[in-house]
Amino acid sequence: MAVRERSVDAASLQMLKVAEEADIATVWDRFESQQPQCGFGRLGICCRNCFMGPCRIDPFGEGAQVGICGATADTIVARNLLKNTAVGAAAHSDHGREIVHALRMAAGGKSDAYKIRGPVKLHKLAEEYGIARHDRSDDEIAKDLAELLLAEFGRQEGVLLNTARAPEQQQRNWAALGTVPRGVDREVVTAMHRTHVGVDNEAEHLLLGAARTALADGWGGSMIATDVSDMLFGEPKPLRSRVNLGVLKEDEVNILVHGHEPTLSDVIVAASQDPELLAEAAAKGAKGINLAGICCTANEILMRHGVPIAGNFLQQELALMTGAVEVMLVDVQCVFPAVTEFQKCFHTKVVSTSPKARFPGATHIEFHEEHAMETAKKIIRMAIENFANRDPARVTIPATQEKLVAGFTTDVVHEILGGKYRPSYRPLNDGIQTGRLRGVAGVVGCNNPKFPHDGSHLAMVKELIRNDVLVVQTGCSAIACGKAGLLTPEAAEAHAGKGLGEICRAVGMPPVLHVGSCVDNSRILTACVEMVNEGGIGDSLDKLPVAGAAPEWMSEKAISIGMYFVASGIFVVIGQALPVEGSAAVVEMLTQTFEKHFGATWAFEPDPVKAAHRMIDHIDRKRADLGLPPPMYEVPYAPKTNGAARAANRTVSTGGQPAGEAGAAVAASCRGPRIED
Ligand code: SF4
Ligand code: MSK
Repeated sequence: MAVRERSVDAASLQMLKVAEEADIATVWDRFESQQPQCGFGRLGICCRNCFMGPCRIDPFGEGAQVGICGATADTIVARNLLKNTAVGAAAHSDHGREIVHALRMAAGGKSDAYKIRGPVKLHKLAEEYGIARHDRSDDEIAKDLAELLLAEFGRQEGVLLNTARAPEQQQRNWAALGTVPRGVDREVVTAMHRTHVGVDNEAEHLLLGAARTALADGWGGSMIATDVSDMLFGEPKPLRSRVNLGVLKEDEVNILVHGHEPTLSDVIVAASQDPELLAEAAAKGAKGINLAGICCTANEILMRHGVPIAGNFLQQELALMTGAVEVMLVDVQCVFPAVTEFQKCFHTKVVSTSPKARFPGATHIEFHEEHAMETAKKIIRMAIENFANRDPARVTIPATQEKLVAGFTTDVVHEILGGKYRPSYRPLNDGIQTGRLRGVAGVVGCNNPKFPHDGSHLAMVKELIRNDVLVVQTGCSAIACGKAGLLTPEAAEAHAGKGLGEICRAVGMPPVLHVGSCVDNSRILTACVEMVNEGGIGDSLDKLPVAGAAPEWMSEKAISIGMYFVASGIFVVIGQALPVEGSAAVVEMLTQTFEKHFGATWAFEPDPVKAAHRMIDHIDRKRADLGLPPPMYEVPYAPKTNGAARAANRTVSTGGQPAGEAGAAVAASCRGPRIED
């Protein structure tokens, strides 16, 4: 793929040019060096579940059609998908557990950095779970709540408490299919057991197991992570910030936080404003300490503190190639091991912090909640010290950055639509009922070098809002749309259809709402529940005129997210197919039979505009089923394709420095982490 086709983002293209000229390999080069990728893996028909194998099924029907143990393609494919789902659910849920652990420490006065900053949420949850509040301090209530939520992970019997938040129809579906999640850990462990050689071999049963495991994530681990983060770090409110590599500063100490868990990064935000540390930075000749984020840690501190975002998943290496990052602090999930290689070319120090995640070549400063502030200051000091090592000749900071508005939660939507004194989803439901708003779509997920970076997110989201579909976003998809200016109220004028535009103008909101990080997809579930509870657009989630998508997904977490949305009754379209196409039976179950089970299916569609049309068609079918009028302002579908979107977005800003000059400066002394052919 030519360098200019790797991304639709101007700042990324500028840095890719620098990489090309300096002969530095990036994720795109490594992607190319892996071609052709293994077809058995893509189809899901290889198995390494025991050591009689590995086995593989011949997709052409000529060679082996069963593994050594007799497992068919259907079994192998479904079993692999269950395993992927369990890993994704485990990642979100372990994150959730860490946050609850921090809550317990805060409530017990055992941490120097945390306190309850979302008391309203604390009391709301305490009431929901029946925790006594009368004559008790917030800390006492929080302690009980933390114990109760920790027990949700290890619950051996009964039902995950949060499933009671789901509409009755969803609860009935889950009960009828044996997919009601119990404890989060129990579901993950059981899923892993079921995939062991010679345990669960029936494809449909395995897929229902995947649904159950994913539901334990969506209504359990992820939902708990979101709730407790709001309680501990504060409930997000709409705020303005900036996004893209241009948020890095030439004259300040730049610290990038990357990964997912907000426990350390939230404290880094506070520490970066410490007058003593600012004075130390000034003494080293820096005008300040500039914090910015990559991936979902970025989303967490954007939502609550307005900290700018430097980029999404595929920009993690590009950010380091600016030569202006003193420290990249990483915790867990979505961090390339390759980031440490950039230390050979640039002065950046990569600091790993999680007891669970080490990176060869990184400096490990282990983070524990008891000493959160001390650790944060130590890392910032390391960055300040490293500022002197920055080589100005190697600095290329693209001038590109965009304004955005973030911080939309289920509760915030109540307020912005219904007003502070009459918070309600009524105006949203009214908008849908009248047809001014066609429906709502969640567009979420990662980047993937199989697609031009950000291209599918932008093409899909623009097509949805042009057709009066309100879009809610999380993760790297939200960052992509932020960079394209879609997360501003002004975007409604430029891109929204007439009906959505009228609503955005009336309340001053963007047509695309940023609701947070990967675990915050649970906010989309709870927002859908609010829509059901408000009434008038369906009494269960599967009846709502809504749809979900992950056009550039790449992680196992995305599989778990998609699975819990489908199992909750919400149609999900993804860009590349799940690794299941080696079994026609499994494809049929996921894309057709699940409709009967859950009222929703998966769909696979690589063209983002066609995928948007499938979502809109689905929304229109749901509207018709509910007897709602046709959309008030129907427009013909745009004939654009991914390629068109790519071309439309390809404008390169070289910022303050020509890309070639910086590339040459780097190349002069560094051959970097190059893949050898
Ligand atoms: Fe082969 Fe069966 Fe072992 Fe898988 S579980 S590696 S199909 S023998
Ligand atoms: S970070 S899981 S690349 S959204 Fe949450 Fe982005 Fe996907 Fe990671």
